[in-house]
Amino acid sequence: MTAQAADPTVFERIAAREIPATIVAETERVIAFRDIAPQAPVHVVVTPKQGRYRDVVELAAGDPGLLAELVEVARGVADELADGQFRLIFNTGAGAGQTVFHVHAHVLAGGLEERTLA
Ligand code: D5M
Repeated sequence: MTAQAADPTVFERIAAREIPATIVAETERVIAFRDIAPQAPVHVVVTPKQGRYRDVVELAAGDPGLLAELVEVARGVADELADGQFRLIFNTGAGAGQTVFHVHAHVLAGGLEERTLA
């Protein structure tokens, strides 16, 4: 199931400049901005600008090139804002904590030394 016919999500509205955000990187198809509720010193959301894929599983199946572009933007953000080492998280499904059903990655960096996988 895709979100194509649904109302735009908050992330699509950020990409359309309808909602303010602190944008830290952008390409033709991908945008990165600071998470409103940061879980680490660097916490950036990286997401496609256009709405179609709900989660990373749908994106990987439907447009692997866009997924690769998203990862590349995440790497650039981590290079610029941290030391190039980062955690990349795709919450997939409500039961896993996904609240915005427009595929996005969380880039987390800094202050993670004491944390384990979860
Ligand atoms: O991640 C959804 C994330 O989106 C969550 O960490 C908060 C963030 N969020 C929600 N609204 C905004 C706005 N307006 N600006 C920036 N960040 C926002 P999920 O993986 O779906 O739980």
